[in-house]
Amino acid sequence: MKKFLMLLALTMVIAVLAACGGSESTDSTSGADDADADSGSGEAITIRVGHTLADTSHYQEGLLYFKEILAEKTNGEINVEIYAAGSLGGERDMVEGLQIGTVDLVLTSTGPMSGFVEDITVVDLPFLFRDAEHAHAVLDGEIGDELLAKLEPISLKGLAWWENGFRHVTNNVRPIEKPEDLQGLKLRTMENEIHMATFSAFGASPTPMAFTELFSALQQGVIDGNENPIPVIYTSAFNEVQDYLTLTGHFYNPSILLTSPTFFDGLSPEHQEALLEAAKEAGDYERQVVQRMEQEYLDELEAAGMEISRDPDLQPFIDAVQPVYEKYSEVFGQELIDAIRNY
Ligand code: EAX
Repeated sequence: MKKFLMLLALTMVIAVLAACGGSESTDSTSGADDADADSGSGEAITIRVGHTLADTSHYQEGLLYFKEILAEKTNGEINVEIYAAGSLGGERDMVEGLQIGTVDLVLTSTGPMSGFVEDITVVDLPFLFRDAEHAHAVLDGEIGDELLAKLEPISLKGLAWWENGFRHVTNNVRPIEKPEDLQGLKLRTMENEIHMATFSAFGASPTPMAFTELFSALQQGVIDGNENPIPVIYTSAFNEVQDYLTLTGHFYNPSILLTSPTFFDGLSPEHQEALLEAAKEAGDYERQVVQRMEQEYLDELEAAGMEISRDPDLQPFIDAVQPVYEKYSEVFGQELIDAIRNY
């Protein structure tokens, strides 16, 4: 009953925001007719996509490219409005919005997906992927397709794998060189069981929190630290509220451009094909943006005053998370974990 009331309240908030323009789109909307998205008859339609990151982030750059190529592929019939910085809510809120039809598309990391379908969060295991190329090969292959297919029974449809990037630890207490340095730190994680178990294994005190609450929690000292990819740390200005950064790369964090089967099925076959093509092409582009930002922003963060441990010995961190693998091999199966690791 409580969940229903929460969903009802969420529906009303998002509907009011979207209807009265309470949340501004963060792109130069081409002004296409705001017809109903299920027209399917070649009329101009507007698709609203939400994300939680800054309008200078890799998510925003990827979505601007998505907007551009989708308009090209549909001769201007589909216009995309981008709602950045959590203006449509946190990632979990927006995914719930997809399920009840108040949001059209969401670009979210897999972090909050553990609350919707646990199976897809195998990708969130610590130190699972060797590097981005390994992750892309797995996600763009049959394993990635099988993981996305697990979304359909819960009224979600993954259009393509995008990327948030490898996640690193920041904090305000001390430089982190070994797991023991995390002992007792109140560290924000996404609302993800595996992420929380990992930081408990490191000896930290994991605090799950929506991204939309994170900057103020760091600023007020409610939590000591956070873990996020370099493009997020930079474009969300976490260097203003965090002194230390250690390049642990403890999680590879994929993102998914999500919609709902109801929304997708309401489109014409031509628009469905264009949407899937644009999602894949823009996802590949967005991965390149992440790579560029990772290279460009690390020195900027150091110049902005962050003390960066660039090359920590990762073996103690990898050893510390073995209990996480013992637990989750029971959940996902050792066969799938080995298939990903050996891909
Ligand atoms: O998906 O919550 C997080 O830390 C994520 O990096 C962010 O929402 C982008």
